[in-house]
Amino acid sequence: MLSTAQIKQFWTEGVVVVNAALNRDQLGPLCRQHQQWIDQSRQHLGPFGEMLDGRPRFDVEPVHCAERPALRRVSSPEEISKEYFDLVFERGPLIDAVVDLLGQNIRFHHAKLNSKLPNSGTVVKWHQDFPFDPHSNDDCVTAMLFLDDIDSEIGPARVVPGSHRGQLHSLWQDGVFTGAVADSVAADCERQAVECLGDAGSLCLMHTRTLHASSANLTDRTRSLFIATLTAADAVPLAPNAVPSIHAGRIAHGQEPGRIRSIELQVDTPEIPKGASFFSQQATLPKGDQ
Ligand SMILES: O=C(O)CCC(=O)C(=O)O
Repeated sequence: MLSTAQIKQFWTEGVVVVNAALNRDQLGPLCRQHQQWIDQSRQHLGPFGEMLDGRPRFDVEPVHCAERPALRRVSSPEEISKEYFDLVFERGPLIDAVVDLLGQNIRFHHAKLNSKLPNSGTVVKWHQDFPFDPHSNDDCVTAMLFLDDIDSEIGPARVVPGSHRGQLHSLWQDGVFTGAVADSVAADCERQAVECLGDAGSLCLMHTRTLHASSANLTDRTRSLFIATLTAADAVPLAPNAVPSIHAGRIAHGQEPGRIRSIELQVDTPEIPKGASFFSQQATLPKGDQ
């Protein structure tokens, strides 16, 4: 699935965007399903539905209303949609790409659909994924499938190339788990940020340690990403899963390795959000700023 150059780019820069990984026919059912969830959200005033641990599956911005829906997250869509299940548990472009990066034995950790609807104001602050989902080793990939055309105006993911080879940053600020790095680190990231752009059907593969963020959608179009976290099967989670799923921990490709591989690392313990998703954590201010 991936060229040698793309694999090299992933390991040197911590990110690679693969154009036209899925064609329009493959994307159609995924987009239609997502639109149904957006339409469904119009009937609710706040987060709704339920995931495995009782928290809401569908998360909305505080400005959400029937006329202007602001659905920002569907957690574990693979539990409630065959189309999304197949993306991560059937051989296809997404799994093939992750196999090219991590080898034959791949384990599913979690998945979600993030969207930025027009006027929703949804932003994602700078963070690395690994401190949310620490594992015994860091052969973990965040695979982001573009359901829409993504340009600079629509709130694309922005990354700091090479940051996966640097330190793990804390997501705790002044004793509060904010799910975001310190302001000084974020300011550095802003200076080095590169946008991940592409047409619908593109696949952005990001290393779990790569610093990333995304700003608000300034257009009247919807920006949606299906995001799956997949790991080498010998990487074992070190913290509870903040996006629980009946499928978490299942082998997505290959076999159970029957071995745990660990690397030396230290990372702060993450916190499970009390709200529907990490957006509520990222909205929390450090104690000093409250
Ligand atoms: O939706 C985005 O732009 C990025 C999402 C992200 O970083 C996350 O959900 O961890």
